[in-house]
Formats: sequence, C-alpha cells, structure tokens
Amino acid sequence: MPRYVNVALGQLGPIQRQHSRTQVVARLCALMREAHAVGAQLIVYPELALTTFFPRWYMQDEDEIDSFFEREMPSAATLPLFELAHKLGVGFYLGYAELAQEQGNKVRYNSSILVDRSGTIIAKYRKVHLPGHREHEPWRRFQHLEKRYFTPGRRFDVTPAFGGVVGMALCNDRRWAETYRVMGLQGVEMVLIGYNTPVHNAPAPQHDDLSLFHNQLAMQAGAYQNGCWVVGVAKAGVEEGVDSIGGSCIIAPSGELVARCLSKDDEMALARSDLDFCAVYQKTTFNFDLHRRPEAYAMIVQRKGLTLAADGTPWATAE
Ligand code: ING
Repeated sequence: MPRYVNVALGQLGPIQRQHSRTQVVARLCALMREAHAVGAQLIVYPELALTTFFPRWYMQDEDEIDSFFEREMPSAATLPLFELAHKLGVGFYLGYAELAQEQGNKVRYNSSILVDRSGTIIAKYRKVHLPGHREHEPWRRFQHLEKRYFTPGRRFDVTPAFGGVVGMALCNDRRWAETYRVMGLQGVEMVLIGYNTPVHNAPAPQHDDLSLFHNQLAMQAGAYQNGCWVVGVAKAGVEEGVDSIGGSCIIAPSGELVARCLSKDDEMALARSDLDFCAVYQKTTFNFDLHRRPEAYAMIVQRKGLTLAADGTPWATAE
C-alpha cells in the first residue's frame, strides 16, 4: 500500500506592515480550509509567515525589532490556526520569527515548526544559512539584514511524521547542497521549505531575471540528489514596495515538478505524494551506503571557504 501524503502548498501573497497577526492568521486558516476540502493532511506555509519581511529595513530600536517576533507559540493570535488544525486533522509547517530565552538572555531566531494533525508542535527548526548582511548598507534599494536580526541555527534534524520522515529548512538553506544531504543521511523523505525571496538581489542584479529559475533549480537538485520530496512555499508579491517571487512548488524525488502555484497571491495547490517513491532513488542511484565516498569529501567539513594555501592557491595539495 503506497504511503501517500496529500500535501498542500499554502502560498501567501504580500503581508504589509500594517497587517495584524490576526488578519494573517485568518488568511492562513482560509488556506487550510481550502486544503482540507481537497483532502490535504499537511499544508506548508512560507518563512516569516506572520509578518511582513522586516529584515528589509534597518532598525535600531530593540522594541521595534522585537515587535516582529513571537514570544510564545501558539499565542492568542496564532491559537486559532492550531485549533483549526486539530478540528480538520490537517498538520502544518509555519515559518516565524522566534524570540527565545536562553540562560536568561534574549535570542532571536528565524524559525519554523512542524505541527501534526492533532494540532501539536512536534518539531522546531532554526535557520542555519542566514543570507544578506549585518550592517546598514544604504546603497541598496532595500536591506537584507538577516545576519543582524537573527542568530543562526546549528542543525538539520528530521522527524517521523505523516507516515514518513520529514525535514525542515528555510529559504536560503534551499540553495546549499549540504542542507539536503545532512537530512538525506538521516533518511529524510520530504523536506519542507518556506521562503521570502526578493526578485532583485542587490549584490548581483544580473541574477534578477533568473530568480524563479534558481529557486526551482536548487530545490529540484536537492530532491533528486537525495531521493526525497521537496515542498517550497513563497510569501510572494509586492510587500512595502519590494517584489518577491512566487513559484511555490512540490517536487518529486525524480526532480520533477508535480504541483505549482501560478499566482503571487494567497494560493493553495495540492499533490498526492507517495513517500515510497523515494526508494526508487534512495535504493539505487543515490544508495549512499553503496556509492558515497566520504574519505574523498573531508574538505567539505574542514573548510568554510576558499582557504588559501601558503602559496595562495586554494586547491588541495596532492599527497
Ligand atoms: N531570501 C533569499 C533567498 O535565499 C537571497 C536571499 C536571494 C539570497 C537571492 C541569494 C540570492 O531566497 C532569504 N530569506 O533567504
């Protein structure tokens, strides 16, 4: 009997600064009801899905920054989503800005949670790859201050859920092969990834026309090279004057797209994902036990970047 998961894309259109959490949660609930109506057991929402993408602004006031973060999950504003999940039997992935307390200190993370079909949080992830910059860079049309506002996470875990093995990542994580491989080495069968991706990438504007292509390429590669399903969900459209891509999609272990959102607004799309389809790749082409050669990969963990050798060359010196 195939292990089907009916998974829905819960794409959001723009969230403007004045939109309240209550208004956004109502939109998330509407998407969940739509997903439930077509048989979904899981719906995936974007990164930072409760507020506008605030790292686009340089802020110095601590209270203003903290106003975009959640101190508790669920809170009074987000509880209706958990209650609906319980009522309908639809689990969800939700990205949000987390204000954590660690040894009495405030720590800010770019986080996501996995909630099961009873409405219970069963996993939390904290974004490992924080893109952008730390200091105010006025030359940019808009900032991308994730390195300023968030502390990076340090691990990619997987969770037994929805009849299979589920992993989580956030936005920029999807561009790095290591993200999928670390979870692939834990037997992941479905990776859930919310994102906010501006069309314009200030350091490399020549990439702007390729932003949707790169979005899909990265996730298709991750899916195929690890024999897993990948579900990518956008917060799309023009938020506070900044246009972000849509392109939410569900990708099979073959690397093929099986479902996609077509708009840049709130939109639900569905795919019936057979988790047993992972084996067609994980037990053959990407049978890690049979084919991988870790003894040749040491540099991947030993080096952060192009560690220049004494003579200025980055390449490994032959033994
Ligand atoms: N956003 C973007 C992302 O990785 C980015 C940042 C855009 C990096 C384009 C490089 C190129 O999709 C987030 N939130 O990570």
